[in-house]
Amino acid sequence: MPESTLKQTLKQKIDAFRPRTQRLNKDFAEVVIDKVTIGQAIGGARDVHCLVTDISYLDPQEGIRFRGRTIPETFAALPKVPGGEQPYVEGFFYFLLTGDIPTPQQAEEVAAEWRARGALPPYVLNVLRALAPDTHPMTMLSAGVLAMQRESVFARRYGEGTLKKNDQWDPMYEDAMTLAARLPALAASIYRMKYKGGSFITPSPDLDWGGNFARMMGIARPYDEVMRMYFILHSDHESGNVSAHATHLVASTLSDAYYSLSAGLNGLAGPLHGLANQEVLAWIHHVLQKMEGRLPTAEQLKQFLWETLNAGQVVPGYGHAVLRKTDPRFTALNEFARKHMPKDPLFQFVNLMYEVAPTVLTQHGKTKNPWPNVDAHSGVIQVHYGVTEEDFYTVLFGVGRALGVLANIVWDRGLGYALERPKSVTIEMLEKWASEGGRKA
Ligand code: AMX
Repeated sequence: MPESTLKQTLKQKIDAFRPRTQRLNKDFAEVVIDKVTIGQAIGGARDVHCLVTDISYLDPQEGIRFRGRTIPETFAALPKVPGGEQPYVEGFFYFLLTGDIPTPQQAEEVAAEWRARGALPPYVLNVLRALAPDTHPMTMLSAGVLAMQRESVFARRYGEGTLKKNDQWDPMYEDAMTLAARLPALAASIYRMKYKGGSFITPSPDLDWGGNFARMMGIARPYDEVMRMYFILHSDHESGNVSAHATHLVASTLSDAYYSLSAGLNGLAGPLHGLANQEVLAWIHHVLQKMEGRLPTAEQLKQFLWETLNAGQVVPGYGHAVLRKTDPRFTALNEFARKHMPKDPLFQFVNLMYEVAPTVLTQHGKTKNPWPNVDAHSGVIQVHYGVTEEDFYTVLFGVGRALGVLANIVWDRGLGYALERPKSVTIEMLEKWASEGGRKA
């Protein structure tokens, strides 16, 4: 395959960045940028500044910026798929990797490359078929990704013993491109296998990645538009979240993209992370069942929220480890729903929750952020367009998240980031330092 504009541009960017990280590491390694507290050591390393990525940055008040651009700025700048309002996901991936807004031709070039690389090998379907029928779709996604590891260009070239450190990004890029290209077919095959009796739909040579995903799911327009937006919104949230961090951590051992993404997806499958979108729908259904199908009033909804909190459970879709305001991804989905499905009863439920839950969570007094995250909204849009199988929702998150974490591990290898290995201490040490008012140097 001839070297594409994307790959050439990426190579120039990595070469230009590499001396900057090398200089920081060599001349400024002792500069103190953060003090780790006992609370951070036992509290999940919150706010410890020890990961580096230029692909996105999450501000607690403002939310995510991709390559310096807010969500609305990103969507406005990217080239749109002809006949629609949403950008090419392929163009967005180009932007994540390089920081440059691609031309429509460059986005189409990636689209053509992903179509060429995108066929799902039949052995992957055999692996999925061998799993027990009640296997969760996230397990199927992770297993499907892992099954393809045998094709890793990175693993093969590393094994040949001739791969220089500065060249490691190249086979990582090749694996990332193949994996990204195949994810729509993998996810749609899981959906069709699990919920539609295993009747698969082939992709079209005329469609982009988002369009082909909708086609292979068997869902008519405007689901393609919904999913382009959805995948972009879920792609990246800087590198400290569990799915991004797990992918980066595993890749830091020079594991290839297949091993690394599979690990990240396993992290995404937790209810405090990506599974929350499934949990939100389950919670909404629980309330509607109790209400015999009627929408609750604000007062009734408050009671349901308190029941959940008093039972010691979290309200899914609310709170965030970094954000301290409404998640702009929630806002983007809300604006889309307001335009395209304003009368949908579940959309009205989401809006009622938005009115009521922050007050209840504030009164409850535990969470540092009573505002909704992306998962509070994403599922009801899926229901509206016919994807009612809520245990599939995290797979959709995973396909989107893959774009961000794959872009990150290509750059990890480009800049030669080190094997990740934080230091652990014992409780006894912490108690000693606590009694001495801190650790003496
Ligand atoms: N409902 C009830 N309690 C909540 C809460 C919520 N939505 N969010 C946080 N809390 C509680 C925590 O459980 C914690 O209680 P504890 O002291 O008894 O352990 C306390 O408030 C302080 O937590 P925090 O510092 O505000 O949040 P965190 O960084 O520890 O956790 C998160 C962040 C997202 C896991 C948490 O807000 C949560 O569990 N939310 C519900 C699940 C959810 O929506 N997850 C999706 C997040 C976005 C994503 O990754 N997809």
